[in-house]
Amino acid sequence: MEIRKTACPYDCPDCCGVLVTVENGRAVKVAGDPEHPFTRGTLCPKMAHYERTVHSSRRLTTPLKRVGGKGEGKFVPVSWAEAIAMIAERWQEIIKREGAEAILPYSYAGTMGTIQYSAGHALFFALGASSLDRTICAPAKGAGYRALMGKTMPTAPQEAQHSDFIMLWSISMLATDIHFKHDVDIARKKGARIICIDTYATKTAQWADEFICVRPGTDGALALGMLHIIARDGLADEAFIDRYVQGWQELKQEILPRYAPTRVAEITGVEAGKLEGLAHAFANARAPFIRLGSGQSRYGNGAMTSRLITCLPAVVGAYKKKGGGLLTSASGSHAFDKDIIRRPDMEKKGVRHINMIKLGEVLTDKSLQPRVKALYVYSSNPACTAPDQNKVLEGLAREDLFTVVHERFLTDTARYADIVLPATTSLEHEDIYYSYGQYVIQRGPKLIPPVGESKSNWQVMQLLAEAMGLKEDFFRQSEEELVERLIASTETAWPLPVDKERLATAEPVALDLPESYKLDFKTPSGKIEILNPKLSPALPDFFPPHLSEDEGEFILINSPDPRILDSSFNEREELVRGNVMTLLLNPADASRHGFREGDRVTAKNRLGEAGFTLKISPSVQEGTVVSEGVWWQEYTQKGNTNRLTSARTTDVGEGSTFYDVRVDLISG
Ligand SMILES: Nc1nc2c(c(=O)[nH]1)N[C@H]1C(S)=C(S)[C@@H](COP(=O)(O)OP(=O)(O)OC[C@H]3O[C@@H](n4cnc5c(=O)[nH]c(N)nc54)[C@H](O)[C@@H]3O)O[C@H]1N2
Ligand SMILES: Nc1nc2c(c(=O)[nH]1)N[C@H]1C(S)=C(S)[C@@H](COP(=O)(O)OP(=O)(O)OC[C@H]3O[C@@H](n4cnc5c(=O)[nH]c(N)nc54)[C@H](O)[C@@H]3O)O[C@H]1N2
Ligand code: SF4
Ligand SMILES: [Mo]
Repeated sequence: MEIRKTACPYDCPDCCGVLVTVENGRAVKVAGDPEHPFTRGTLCPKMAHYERTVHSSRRLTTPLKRVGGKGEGKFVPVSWAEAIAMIAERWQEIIKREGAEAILPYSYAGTMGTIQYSAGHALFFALGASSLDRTICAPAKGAGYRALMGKTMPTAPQEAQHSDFIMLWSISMLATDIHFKHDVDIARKKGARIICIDTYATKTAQWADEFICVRPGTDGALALGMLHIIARDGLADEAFIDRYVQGWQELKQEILPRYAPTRVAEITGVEAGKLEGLAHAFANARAPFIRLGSGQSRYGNGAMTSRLITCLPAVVGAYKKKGGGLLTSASGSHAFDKDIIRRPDMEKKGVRHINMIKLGEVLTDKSLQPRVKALYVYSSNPACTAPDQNKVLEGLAREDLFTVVHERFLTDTARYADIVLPATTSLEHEDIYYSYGQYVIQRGPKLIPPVGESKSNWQVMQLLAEAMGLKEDFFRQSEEELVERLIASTETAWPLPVDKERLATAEPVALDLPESYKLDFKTPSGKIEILNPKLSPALPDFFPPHLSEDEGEFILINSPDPRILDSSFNEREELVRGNVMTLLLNPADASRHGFREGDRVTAKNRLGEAGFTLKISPSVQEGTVVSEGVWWQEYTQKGNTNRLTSARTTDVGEGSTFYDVRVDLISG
């Protein structure tokens, strides 16, 4: 028996340090690593029994070939050699007849590991396949931040320990970023006030000192209202602005006059008095800290909303104060030269790009030239997690589409595959991890042999490269060699020395941050650019989300469930037991419709319908309904919330707009 270290591989900002007890080639127990500087010895309930995922009886253990109809889930085992030969043969045929762009890879962050996440990029670039734009998460939030801050490093989470006023803005912290609570708790013990801004009273909102309930998609107006009050009452830090900020005068003159508290109250639903209090408390705080989540960015105006919120710390000089700042997504990924594995130089010039959010449309559009004839899915479950699910399923059901799915489980997507390939879990392959919520990096070595015949993403790409006749030496590197190269790359990729020896041992390594990183504004002007002359509009302003133009009585928020992570962990029956498709509805809306607790309802809109069990709760505002979690088909009555979500994209960044959706409710 031995205890080994690794990092949690999932798409979660925490990237926890994990201790794995290995006995006879099996993981028998996992625990949090007390020496991890950010996650400090705890895991979430999902990962507390990761060994149950790793050794689940539902794991895929051999390659499979489809024998039933698409979606039916009937397969027979085949050998790896047969599976790879069948794939290569079909791909060659398609390339000859339709051209390589008829092949589309589709992947996301089933694992966040630097190697396995990007393992397929080079292969598909070399083939000349269509390139996938991986925009399903929150590129709009990044675009909004960059509009003002360029490449400036977002504030480290531990900084919040020294804040006296922490805003948890559209982040479901107790579900999606639980280890940040540790830092918030430290500040709270010293007297800090914790504000949560959300569209319903999440557990995080109930835990905070104050909850500001905002109408979905209107946070940009809320930020403008706060800025209006700060300007009106002379609360801005003019000395800081003179030195570090560009465009405050223009914003004050041209935009802010239109955002008086009464108008903002009409747009956002936040009473004028409450808004005044919030703006004053923020501006008068010694060191305000904003942790900005992604919920507010999943609307048609998402990039602009993030841009407006990013103005707030700038005008009160939060960055010059110990404990002040803004954390959107941490820059930990810059610790490595990711191009070692991503190889953007191998992408063929002018090759077609396809936005992953549009998968349904792309697979069903008969006029697309060339049509997608082969789909290769890994580290993602689009039949469950992509928007406009009815279209996605219609596309996946096409008899003339050759689909390969590399997976750990027989997911909703794998059920539609022609060939299924079994994938390793993070304990069965090599990788190295960074986090988008904090600044610790960690190696994740292979700790146990592969379960069944499963192979890692990188190993499968090597086999496919070989079968497709790709001769580049690049594909011959082992995972260990890639890890070594990535460790060596910290030398030039990160601005300060990184302890490479410690990193090689799989101990968590905290990245040092440059002393004055909070005031080192990496923008063309060297200042925070409230006015950004390169953008149109050059000054930020509020505009409404898509849903303002849609029909439907209720706005549907479909946010994370603490029991699962996107559709990962659905395999764990002990976690998902019980009613999963629950819909929260305000009591006033319920009584107007005559709905009762426990009623079965169908939510409908132009894209589809989904069935829910009602939970009547004052935690949601009138005119909105809330359903948490992205559930596998087998746990739902008529499919999950993505039967209702739209593939429209955000204003900037081509991002997803999952919460920008209206529905009507009918009984039954
Ligand atoms: N347990 C668990 N953890 C997860 C995930 C999961 O599914 N389950 N998913 C992972 C992934 S991929 C990601 S990207 C992160 C996302 O984690 P977060 O950054 O927390 O973002 P969201 O989950 O989109 O939404 C956060 C909150 O925004 C609220 N919200 C929605 N619309 C608005 C709005 O207009 N204004 C405001 N102020 N709030 C709004 C939602 O109600 C929700 O409570 O979490 C990761 N961690
Ligand atoms: N309705 C609604 N839909 C949403 C969201 C929402 O809030 N509401 N959130 C969206 C967001 S933010 C995101 S990021 C997306 C994420 O959506 P997806 O990218 O589909 O993520 P998961 O559902 O976690 O699926 C990841 C799959 O990868 C597999 N996997 C894990 N490790 C490996 C590996 O090493 N190799 C291979 N080949 N497979 C592996 C897992 O078994 C799992 O089935 O979902 C989006 N969908
Ligand atoms: S899913 Fe997130 S909170 Fe849970 S162990 Fe992994 S990194 Fe930590
Ligand atoms: Mo995400």
